[in-house]
Amino acid sequence: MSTIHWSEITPEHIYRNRRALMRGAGGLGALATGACGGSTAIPGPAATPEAAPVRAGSDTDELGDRLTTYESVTNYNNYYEFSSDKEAPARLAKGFKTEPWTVTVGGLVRNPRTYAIEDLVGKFSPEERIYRLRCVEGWSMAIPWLGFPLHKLLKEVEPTAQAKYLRFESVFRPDEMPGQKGGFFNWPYIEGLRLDEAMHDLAILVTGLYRKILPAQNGAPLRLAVPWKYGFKSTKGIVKIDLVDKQPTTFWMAAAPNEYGFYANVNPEVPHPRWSQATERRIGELRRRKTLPFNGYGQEVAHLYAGMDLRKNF
Ligand SMILES: Nc1nc2c(c(=O)[nH]1)N[C@H]1C(S)=C(S)[C@@H](COP(=O)(O)O)O[C@H]1N2
Ligand SMILES: [Mo]
Repeated sequence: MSTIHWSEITPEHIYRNRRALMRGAGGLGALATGACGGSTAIPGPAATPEAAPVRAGSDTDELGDRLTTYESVTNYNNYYEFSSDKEAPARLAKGFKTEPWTVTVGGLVRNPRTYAIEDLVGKFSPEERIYRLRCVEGWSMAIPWLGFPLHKLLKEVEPTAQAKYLRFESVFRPDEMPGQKGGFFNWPYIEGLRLDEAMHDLAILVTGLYRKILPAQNGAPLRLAVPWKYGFKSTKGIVKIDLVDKQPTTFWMAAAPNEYGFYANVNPEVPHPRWSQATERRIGELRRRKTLPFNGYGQEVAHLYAGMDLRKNF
């Protein structure tokens, strides 16, 4: 009877949640005021009716920079499962089936679960978050995502005391993803976060952008956005999340351990072995701009790395 697809009800969710958004739910209000709820060990949405107005619906990020156009966000992509050519995923991902889709959350948790994507979206209503995305290659964007904080999902599955890291696994479908046919890389794409990083309110699971359903080339139906880290940490096409006790070996660490570390925090002072990270090109702009420590989210996240040598833990 009721066959309304979840992607069609998403805009209404947004509409319904707009009042909550405007009151400063989650990280948006925090971002706009620079006082993020994530400065506590177990962050939660610090929503209060008195919170400062937020930038939902704004066409700039909290630093005042224009959003990258929808056109660029959806036509200039890194998605090696399809191709290493950034203009190819938009074309090659056309018709990629993102439903049915399940996400299995397991490992060191009390309540392991497999979610249908529509259940995830129904359960954790999407919020708009405007984040910068800084690729390790030296380009960046400002993107209005729709998603929900990863800590909401973690709260439901209840990591055990042994859980120290998360391991994210992307979809493996070599018949549909031509990049997975080559022998060079170790598929599937794997990424990871430390548990306290994953609990930070800025770390979100993304289901949309520009208030639309997430396009396949951007990682539909579910991808991460971890805005203080290089873009490769933001796993696309997530099918599995495991809580583990050891630091996972990621896709890029396996491919080039001297070039890509586990932490991958945006850091203008630590060059990539083959290029500087001091500046970046914002897509749509001509001049390069300075790269900010932690991609401009240092106030919110620097405490996570207190006492760590960020050159060693690159
Ligand atoms: N599964 C998967 N996730 C991935 C990648 C990839 O190749 N495969 N590329 C990463 C890199 S390097 C970047 S910069 C971002 C790009 O996200 P965007 O295309 O939505 O801007 O996705 C990240 N997530
Ligand atoms: Mo990237």
